[in-house]
Amino acid sequence: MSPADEARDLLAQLGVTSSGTLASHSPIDGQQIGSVEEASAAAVAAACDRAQGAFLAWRTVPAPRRGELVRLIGEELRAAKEPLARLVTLEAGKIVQEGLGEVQEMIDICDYAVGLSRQLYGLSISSERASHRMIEQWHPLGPVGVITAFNFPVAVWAWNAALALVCGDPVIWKPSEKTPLCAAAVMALAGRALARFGDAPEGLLQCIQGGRDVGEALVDDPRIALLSATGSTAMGRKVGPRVAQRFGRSLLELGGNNAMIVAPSADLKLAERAILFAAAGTAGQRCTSLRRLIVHESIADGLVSRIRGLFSRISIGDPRESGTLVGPLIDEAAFEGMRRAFPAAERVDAVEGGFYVRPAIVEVDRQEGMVLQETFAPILYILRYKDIGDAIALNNNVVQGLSSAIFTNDLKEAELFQSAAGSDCGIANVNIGTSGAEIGGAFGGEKETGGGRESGSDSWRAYMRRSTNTINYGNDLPLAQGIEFAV
Ligand code: UN1
Repeated sequence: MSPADEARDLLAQLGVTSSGTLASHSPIDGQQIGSVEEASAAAVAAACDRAQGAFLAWRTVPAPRRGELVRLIGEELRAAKEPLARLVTLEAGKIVQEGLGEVQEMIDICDYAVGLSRQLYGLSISSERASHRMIEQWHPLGPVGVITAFNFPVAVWAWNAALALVCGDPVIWKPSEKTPLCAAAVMALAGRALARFGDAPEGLLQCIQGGRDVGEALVDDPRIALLSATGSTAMGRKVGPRVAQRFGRSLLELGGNNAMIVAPSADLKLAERAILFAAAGTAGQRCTSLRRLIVHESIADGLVSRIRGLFSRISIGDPRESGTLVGPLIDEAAFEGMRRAFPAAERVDAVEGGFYVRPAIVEVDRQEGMVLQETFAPILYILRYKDIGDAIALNNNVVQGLSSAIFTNDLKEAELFQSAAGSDCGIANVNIGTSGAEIGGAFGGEKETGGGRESGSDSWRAYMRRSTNTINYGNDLPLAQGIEFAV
C-alpha cells in the first residue's frame, strides 16, 4: 500500500480529519500523505489566553485528580499504540519497531506521571528560630510551551505534557512542521481522554501547527511560564535568550555529539550490537545517536572491520517492511547535510522519492572539522586511543554534552568514566549504547546541549514553582540572624 493510502486509513482510525494548508510528506516516498490547518500569530495569542484561563482552574485541582487525566491519556495510547506507531513510521520514517518503542515511551511516562501525581514532595527544613517551622511547597507554574522536533514526533510531547499536567500546568504544543499528522493524532487521542475525564478546563491541552513564526509567537508570549524546546543548538541559541529576556523559564534539549569508548577489556559482541543500534538506528537521526567511536588501538582494526561488515549487511529500505533496520532520512535537506559532512555518502536506491543512505564509517586521526558538529545522519567517526585519560578527554572535547558510553569490564575505568573527572555529559553509560534512554532517568545534557532535563528523576520540578514558607507558632517574634530590632 502506498504511504498516502495507508495514512488515509490510519487517520480515519485515529479520528483525524486531514485538511488545511500545511502539507505533510512521507519520507518513505516523498509523497504528500495529508495536511493540517496552520495557526496564525493571532491564533497563538488566543491559545495562550485560553491556556492562562485553564491554568487558573487546573492549578487548584488536586494533583492526584490531575493524574487521573494522565492515566486516561495512557489508556488511550495503549489502545491506539499500533496505529499511532504506524503513523510515526509513515511520517517520520522510523522502522516499525522504533515507532512502537516511541509510543511505548509515551505510555511509560504517563504511568510515571500518574505515580508522581501523589509524590510532588516538598521539604521540611529546620528553622534557626524557636517555635518556627520551615517548609517548601511546589505549586503549579503556568502554561508550558512545548516545541518538538521531527525525529521524536510524539514521545517528546508526552514527556513534557504528562509531567506538566500532573504539575498543574496547561500545555501548548508546537510540533515540527515535518510531522504535523502525528501531532494531530496525539491531540485526537488526548481529546478522547479529556472527554472521558469530564471536567477539565477548556484550553488545557492545545496544539498550534505551523512554521517558525508560530513557534516564535509562542516563545515570546509572556504567559508561557516555561518553554520546553527540543531541536538544534542553533534553534536553542535563539530561543534561550528570547525567553530569558522576558524572564521566562526555558528547558532546552539541543544537539548531541555522542561518543562511545571501547576499551581493551570490553565484551566486543555487546559493543558491536550497541554500536549498530546507536549509530545506524533511526538512520542516525536521534539526538542520542552515536557519532564518535573512540576505540583502544589494540582492538581497533578488528572491531572496525567487523562494524564495516555489519554496516554493509544492514537492510536499508521501506521502514514498514519487517527486516528493514534503516529507513529513510527525513528529507532531501537531511541528505544534503550528510553529503556536506561526508561527500562520499552512498545514497541507496530503495523507494523512489525517498532519501535512503547507507550508514557510513569514517576513520579520522584527529577530532576536528565535521567531527565536532552534529550531522543528523548516520555517520560514525572512528578515533583511536592509547590511554583512558586521552579517551575521556576526546569524549569531552566537543561543545555538546548529551550522551556518552564506555564498554569496559575494568571496574576502575567504568567508575572513572562516570566520576566527576569522567564524562561531562548528562548521560554516561557503562556497557550500554548512547541512545535509547529509559524514561525513569532525567534526560538531557550539558554545554551546548542546553542543560535541560526532561522525563524522570526530579525533572518535574522545572514545571513547578517553589514556595518557601516559614511559620511562627510561638508567642514571640525572634528575627533571623539574631537581629535585635525593638523600640
Ligand atoms: C531525541 O532524539 O530527541 O534516548 C530523544 C533516546 C530516546 C529519546 C531520544 N529515549 O534515544
